Amino acid sequence: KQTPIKVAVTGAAGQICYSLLFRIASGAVLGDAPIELRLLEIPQAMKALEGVVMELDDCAFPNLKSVVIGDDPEKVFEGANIAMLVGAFPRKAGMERGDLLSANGRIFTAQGKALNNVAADDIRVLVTGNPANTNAMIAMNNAPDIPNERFGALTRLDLDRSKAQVGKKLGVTTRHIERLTIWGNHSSTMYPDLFHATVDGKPVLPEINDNEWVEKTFIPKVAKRGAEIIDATGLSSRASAANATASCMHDWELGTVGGDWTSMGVVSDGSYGVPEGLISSFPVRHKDGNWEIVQGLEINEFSRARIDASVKELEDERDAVKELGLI
Ligand code: NAX
Repeated sequence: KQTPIKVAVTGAAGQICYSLLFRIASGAVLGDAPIELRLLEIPQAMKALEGVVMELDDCAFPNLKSVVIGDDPEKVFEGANIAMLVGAFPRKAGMERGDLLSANGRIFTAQGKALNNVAADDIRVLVTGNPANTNAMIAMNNAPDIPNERFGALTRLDLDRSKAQVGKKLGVTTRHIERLTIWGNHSSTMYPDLFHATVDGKPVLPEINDNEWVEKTFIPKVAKRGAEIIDATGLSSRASAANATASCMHDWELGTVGGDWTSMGVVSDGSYGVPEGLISSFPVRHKDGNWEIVQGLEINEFSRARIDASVKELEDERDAVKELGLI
């Protein structure tokens, strides 16, 4: 009998998790392996979470061994092999950026400490809750015994949005498109880089052959996609954010395929001029549960300016949370 993989998820009664938990339980993240879900919420959401657990039960997922719920991270994270930190404090009307950073700072310092104390030795932590990069940096800095490389921030949704737009433009499914990169912060400053991307192995830009579309339509469309969805539905991205979280964790655990790469916010080692210690999105390849930044890509002036602007925003966020004493 295999021991189940313990997957901790926060914000479990929220909108993203209403898709994500069912994807995890059905095998989209870890394939054919027994799973124990360990779900964290705040006390006010516990009843709603019980309802979600009933529905998980009613799916009779063959690999779902058990579900544990609670509002204490020190208990819920016990023995976790994987943690997906989705729950965060939402920005409310009239809130300043500092208020948002400090509200989330409290959550991610506590969760970082709890992971440090009780998670399994092989823990991997993926942060979806916004501001994802800086929340991941806060958790990482509050978990001194967990290697920094075990923390990631979700930029896969930006990557998938980019792939979808390029696919539509070329009239191909996304299966044909590889080596797209998201750089920087998961915010409207993230930079979707097509210079190294390929379609059926050929450089994608000559195939698109429309620089104006890339600069004036593609980049702003991806940057504002979250807002476009809020406009249409009244809610921020749910199923697509869940899909991106599941796909990102899947690739981290099971590896990227062939010559392709993906993107994730990871701790910088100074690669591509990104200051060390920031959690910034890079092109990464995964193997054996680890990641490696793809090296040696040529960065032209167009890309440089955009990467620098997004990284500057990450530095400002880092300085703000430092001032608040969160790292
Ligand atoms: P919801 O507000 O529907 O759900 C969040 C849940 O988190 C709530 O049920 C809340 O009770 C819970 N929560 C709050 N504090 C908690 C704590 N300390 N411990 C455990 N649970 C806690 O938001 P949802 O639409 O699910 O979005 C979740 C987060 O994802 C938000 O921060 C959102 O901004 C972020 N997103 C990130 C994306 C990305 O690509 N990185 C894209 C989608 C999304 O905007």
